[in-house]
Amino acid sequence: MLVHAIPTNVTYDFALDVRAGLTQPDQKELPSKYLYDDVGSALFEVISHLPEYGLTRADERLLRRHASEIVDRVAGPVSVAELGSGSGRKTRYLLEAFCRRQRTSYYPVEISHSALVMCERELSDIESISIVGFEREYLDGLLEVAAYRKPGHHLCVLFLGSTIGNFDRTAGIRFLSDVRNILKPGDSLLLGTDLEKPHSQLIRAYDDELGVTAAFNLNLLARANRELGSDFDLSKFVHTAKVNPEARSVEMHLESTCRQTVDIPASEIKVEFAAGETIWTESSHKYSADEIDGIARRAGFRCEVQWIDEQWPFAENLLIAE
Ligand code: AVI
Repeated sequence: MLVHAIPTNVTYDFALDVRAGLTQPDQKELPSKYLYDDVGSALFEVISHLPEYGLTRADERLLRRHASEIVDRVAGPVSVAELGSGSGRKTRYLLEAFCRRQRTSYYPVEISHSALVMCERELSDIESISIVGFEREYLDGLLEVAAYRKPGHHLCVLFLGSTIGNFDRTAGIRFLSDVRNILKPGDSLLLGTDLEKPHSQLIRAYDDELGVTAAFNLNLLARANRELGSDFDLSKFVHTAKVNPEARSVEMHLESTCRQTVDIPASEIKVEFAAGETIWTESSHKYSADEIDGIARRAGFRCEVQWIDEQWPFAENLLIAE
């Protein structure tokens, strides 16, 4: 696989974002994208196997079951770009179906180099595939993929796993509009969205019994200690998950169990925490199946078809650029 990488100063950005997020006057927060260093990505992979967290398995089931039908609905010839490919495991079913139809170029876009390497290891045995990875933020990578577009080819963008849910609703629509602006009419976007479910089920999914999600969340502080030289004492923070009914989301927080001060040298700050004060680290928005077409239309797409899992409410939505 060819990988296009640009040197990014991730540690510098992390230090700035930590400074901005932990000096907010009200709710302290940290961007969820920093959950995914190598340790965090490995922990997320474990989360996807937990009995309480059915999201990834639902996504994979739908792709396995409906791969041929999805591919039949996408105008060809086509090149496939995936935003946040991860290991690429669940994309295999779709790519095999695309490659049965025609030779297919697959462009995974990922900020994690190790994920891109895993992805190529997972998928390079598919017959008639060529893989070119982009180690980039989503929109930067997609812009480059679009520049590679062969004459007469459509682009099919995959944004799976309900990653859209980690944006707030307004930012999610803005992101889809940005994707749409890079595409041409008739191009497609396969969007995975986790659907609303009972609050008790959501809390179990984001605060599992084994404590893997807790470790995934706490790793953010461990990462700050490793990369920014901070002195977070992990035994003085606990993971919490709570449902936000207005936002229709589940939030993950890290709660300080006592009054304490944390020194973060690379961000040039010392941060005071009151007992019970939290750092908001992630929101996972949930959708109703009926609202997806409205969201799609506001972003310049229409929702052509929707496939819904029977075991875990989750929808795969095929959006077509208008
Ligand atoms: C990647 N993303 C869609 C996951 C989610 O469900 O929001 C991340 C996650 N956070 C806790 N568990 C899983």
